[in-house]
Amino acid sequence: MSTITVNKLRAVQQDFLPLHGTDYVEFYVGNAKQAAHFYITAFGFQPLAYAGPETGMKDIASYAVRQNKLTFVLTTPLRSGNEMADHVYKHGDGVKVLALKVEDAASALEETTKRGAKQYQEVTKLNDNDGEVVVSGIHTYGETVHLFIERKNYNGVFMPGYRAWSNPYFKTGQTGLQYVDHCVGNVGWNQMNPWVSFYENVMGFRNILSFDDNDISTEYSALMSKVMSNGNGYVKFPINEPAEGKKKSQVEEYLDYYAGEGVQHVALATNNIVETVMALRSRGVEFLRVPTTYYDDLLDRVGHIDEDLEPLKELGILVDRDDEGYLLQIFTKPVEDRPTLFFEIIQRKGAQSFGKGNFKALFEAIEREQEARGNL
Ligand code: TYF
Ligand code: FE
Repeated sequence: MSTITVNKLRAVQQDFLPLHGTDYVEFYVGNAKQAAHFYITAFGFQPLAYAGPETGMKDIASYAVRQNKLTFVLTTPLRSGNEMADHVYKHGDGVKVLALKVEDAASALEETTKRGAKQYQEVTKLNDNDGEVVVSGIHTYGETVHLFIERKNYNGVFMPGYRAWSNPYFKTGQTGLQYVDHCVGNVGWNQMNPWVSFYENVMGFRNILSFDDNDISTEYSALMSKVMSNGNGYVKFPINEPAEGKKKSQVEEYLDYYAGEGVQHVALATNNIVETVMALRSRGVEFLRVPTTYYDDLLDRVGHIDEDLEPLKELGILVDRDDEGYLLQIFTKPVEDRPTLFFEIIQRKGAQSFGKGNFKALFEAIEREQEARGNL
């Protein structure tokens, strides 16, 4: 059968796991009160909801913060000797849950588990005076999980079990962050293809892009990456694995310090990257920098762009072009003491790719940080 026919067949097949995007990203952290404060002060999120002993959740404290379509949840265990405490002890602060919006949480669990997913949470109906949210969940790489979130007519601020939370004496402006563009997983040696198959077979995703170590080996740090996308493109999960290079791969450094596979970066979309990065920088967010020589031949490489070059250069924003348009992107330093999770800020102007033209300069900047940590 020709490829065209196969693609046509795929197009008419119905999506067994329709996703409406990312519902929230939940981090397990050592101190949720302070972590929430960081995302509010540094990243411009607004306080949204709180759950804890006062709301009937005896063992945790959990803060939801929101900015436009982005919801982050910072959760900490109140006692030792449980799964959440062990998670924080082992991994440090990191992403536990990539929660996905579904129409039917029961069907999402059934369709994925019958294709081989390991159940994390049975179908659970959460109720309060504001309505009902149905949740189910499966395991993915490392100790990371996907929750399927079905919001029927829920009118509460976040989820049953949470109550509205804000601080009338402390207000910070937003920074223009809009939604989750993609979430990248770092997996172990030779584990990329098995996880690609997982997203294909279990979740019905497609591999839309691949980078091998020729694309992205700099002098030292090497990795391979495949980008997985759900049918409507709202959910994109690149998967990285380390590759053999001259010295230690950045993915290997992550695996060492995270003590296993996990989320490497979450890319946050903005409609105005210059304003967003200026705001983030002035609030204390630290970004990786490429040498200013990067900008010498930038326009030769990417052609005309609508932006002034000077602010991009001053802020260290990277540009790349594909056949659909261009994109602007920049990467924070890790947001914990361990060299694990970081964020990408991305503005797409047509381009649906991931910045392959920037990999060399970016990975050399990452290597300089690795070197300074003694991990290259
Ligand atoms: O998500 C991506 O594929 C790009 C490129 O350590 C990238 O953001 C890949 C690996 C990495 C940093 C950026
Ligand atoms: Fe990315």
